[in-house]
Amino acid sequence: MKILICGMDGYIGWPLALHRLKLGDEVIGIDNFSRRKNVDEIGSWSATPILSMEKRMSNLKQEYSDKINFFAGDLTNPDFANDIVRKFQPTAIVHLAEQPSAPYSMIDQKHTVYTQHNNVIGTLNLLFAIKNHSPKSYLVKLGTLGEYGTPGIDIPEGFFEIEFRGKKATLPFPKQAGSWYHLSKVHDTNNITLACKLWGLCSTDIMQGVVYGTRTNEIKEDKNLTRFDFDEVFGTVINRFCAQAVIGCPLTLYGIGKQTRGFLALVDSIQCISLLIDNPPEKSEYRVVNQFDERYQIIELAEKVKKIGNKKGLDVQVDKVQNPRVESEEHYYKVDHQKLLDLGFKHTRSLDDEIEIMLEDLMSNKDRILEKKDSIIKGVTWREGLSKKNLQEVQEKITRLRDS
Ligand code: USQ
Repeated sequence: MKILICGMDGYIGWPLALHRLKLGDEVIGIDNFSRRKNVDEIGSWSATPILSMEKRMSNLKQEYSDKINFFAGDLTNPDFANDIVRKFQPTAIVHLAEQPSAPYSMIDQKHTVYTQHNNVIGTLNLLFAIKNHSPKSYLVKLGTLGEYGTPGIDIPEGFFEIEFRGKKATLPFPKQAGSWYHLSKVHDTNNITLACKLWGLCSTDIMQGVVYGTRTNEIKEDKNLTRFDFDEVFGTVINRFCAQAVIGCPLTLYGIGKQTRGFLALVDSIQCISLLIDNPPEKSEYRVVNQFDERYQIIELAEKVKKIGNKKGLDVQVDKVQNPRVESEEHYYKVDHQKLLDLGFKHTRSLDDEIEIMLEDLMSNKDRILEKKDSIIKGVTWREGLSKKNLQEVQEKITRLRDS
């Protein structure tokens, strides 16, 4: 199979490329390197020492020769999107090439506009490229569980049946995104739905939960490491907690910590995306899957990291900080996720095992985390005008970290 991976330099894109090459596919990767640049803008870097794309490619070429190709470019450039799709006519296109951080999208107007432009226009260009040059290509698009928000009722996989004034209909489940980033994915969802309907394209929209971890089946040697962000803006919660634990920074629990989310280990995210690539929907079908393994409250995650970290000799403290986000801190959360199980998804590693592996990996990269520790608390907030108390709290934490 020929697979185009948009965003091949990213946290998921890189291990996905390794996995599909191992399965015997031809892989074409594209990336504009915005993740490396944007993390640098925040004053951080990957805790794992990842190789440059040049080095990654020269290693892969030795093993896979012309089965792997990479092109630097940006999907917001329609000529680039058209050229790649026309030239390679991929069987499947996995679209991961988006700005993935909610906090980044909340920094200010410039970052909001950048996020929505990058994500929405990039996806639209890709849809037109498929329609005009390779209409049989199957689009696997990374959305987010955050598109649904926390509605206080069960969340189905994309669609639900509703009865209103005596009539029944199957409709898209309402979207209540809580950040400009999550909303960019809602706009993508609407655009992909229409493209499938108008042009007969076939797509799976993945509503994915929060991904964590350092290793996959193909990341055994350090030369294959994928990036691992821990800064306030690009680090996701479990990954951040593990990095904080390693350098003795108290785990930053936002608010009362009873926010519930769906979580998935990186190795299982790769397994799920692969299952979706190998099992496309019908022609013209817009399919939605909810992709996560287990749900946890954030406070449960902090307690787990604390327990496992302390067993490893770390001194892990948990610290409740004023929540910089506008989100429910305690809520009902029950999300269907049957479709991937029906396709054969099997949970690979427990969260406890994965935390243990992560802590080991991060302990050997402790100096890299320490070098960028100022990026752990930056003070990005969803709230209009960060309250004086919160600013002060944030400043105190930065000072404490600097002095530690
Ligand atoms: N949180 C803390 N402390 C921290 C960081 C986060 O308590 O130091 C809390 C947040 O308040 C939130 C939860 O942890 O309630 C998750 O935050 P996150 O930063 O791990 O995840 P989020 O911003 O929701 O975004 C991440 C990815 C995004 C993906 C999304 C899936 O960055 O690309 O779409 O997870 S989901 O959360 O299901 O929408």
